[in-house]
Amino acid sequence: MHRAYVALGSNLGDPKRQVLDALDGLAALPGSRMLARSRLYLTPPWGVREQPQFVNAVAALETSLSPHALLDALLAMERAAGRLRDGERWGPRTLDLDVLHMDGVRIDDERLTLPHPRIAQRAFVLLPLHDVAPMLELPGQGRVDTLLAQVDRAGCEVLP
Ligand code: PH2
Ligand code: MG
Ligand code: MG
Repeated sequence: MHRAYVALGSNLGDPKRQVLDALDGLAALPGSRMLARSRLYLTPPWGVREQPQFVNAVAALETSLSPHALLDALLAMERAAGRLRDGERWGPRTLDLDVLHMDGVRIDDERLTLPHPRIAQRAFVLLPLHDVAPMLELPGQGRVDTLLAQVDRAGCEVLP
């Protein structure tokens, strides 16, 4: 069994609905149990600025899926939510599900890098991750509460 942390994001269609539905979808993954879900955050777009605001969240799961099996399950959920991959990096999407970290796992292959290499720069990841795992130590990056204190969270708000 692994403890896995998954980031959710959406900024097309009905982002709040898609993130809430995806949280339910994660809870229903085979061999998996939802341990905690963060609040939902409205966050300014990072990377490509000229696109709608995102809704972001993080889920903590206990899962018997391997890292790559979890990745495949997340990609299938993205496709089911109507995600089109047009190749624009950091562009708008109906649903983005990223594995952030799995306890005890370090991977760097062509499909997956764990821990996710850019957590430390991203308030839209750190804010919801802090809701579910403030003391989590991310190998190579630091502890979530420390990282959150160092990042610019301007424009990020909790959704009611
Ligand atoms: N995802 C991206 C690019 N930029 N910005 C915010 N605020 N939230 C995201 O989830 C996000 C982003 C690519 O995955
Ligand atoms: Mg992403
Ligand atoms: Mg992604």
